[in-house]
Amino acid sequence: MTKIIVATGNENKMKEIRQIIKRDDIQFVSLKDEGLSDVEIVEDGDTFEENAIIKAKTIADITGTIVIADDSGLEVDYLDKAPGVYSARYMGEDTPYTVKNNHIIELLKDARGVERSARFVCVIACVMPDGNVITTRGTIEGQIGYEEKGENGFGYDPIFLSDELGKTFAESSDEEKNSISHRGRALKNLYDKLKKMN
Ligand code: ITT
Repeated sequence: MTKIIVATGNENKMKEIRQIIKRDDIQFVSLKDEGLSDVEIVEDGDTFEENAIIKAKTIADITGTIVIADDSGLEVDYLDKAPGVYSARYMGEDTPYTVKNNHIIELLKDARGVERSARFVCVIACVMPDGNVITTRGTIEGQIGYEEKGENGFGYDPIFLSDELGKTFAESSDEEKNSISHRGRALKNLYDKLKKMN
């Protein structure tokens, strides 16, 4: 059994990672599971890649084990790719997502058709016990909806209309979202890279 620490405090990411890579020989544990929730991680990178590496390395430096981290966010083209790497901090970390989502809808009130294009981006960084770092990226294209729709998922899911699913991520089942999501794609890319290395 290979234990992999996921350097995240976000329970929703944790749940999706466990759903996406379901293997009897891999156990994903969270910072909370490992008693590492209080470790200070300074996410001061300018890119998803930098922040994912910062998160994974901060924890790997302490544990010396395999650590992965997910840095992700929503890029809205009409807003020059905001909130992007600042997705969690956008309008304040503790602001409810319904407020953030409705603010984005309001900012896009004059945007029509292709002007509403957006994507979710996810970068997974994996730090190996020898210090080797691998990063993979996954993206999923969509549009910003005219209103929040659906109750599943988290964060910006109610306003992200997936081109492929024809509905918001929050209207989709876990299986539907995970099969095409930015996180699903980044993790599958990581899995393929690691398999090739063995
Ligand atoms: P950790 O850094 O502890 O992993 P975080 O939530 O702060 O948790 P990020 O800095 O990577 O993570 O911010 C990502 C934000 O982007 C997240 O809080 C959501 O607002 C948004 N996001 C990422 N993936 C998403 C998804 O699948 N559905 C909806 N929103 C998502």
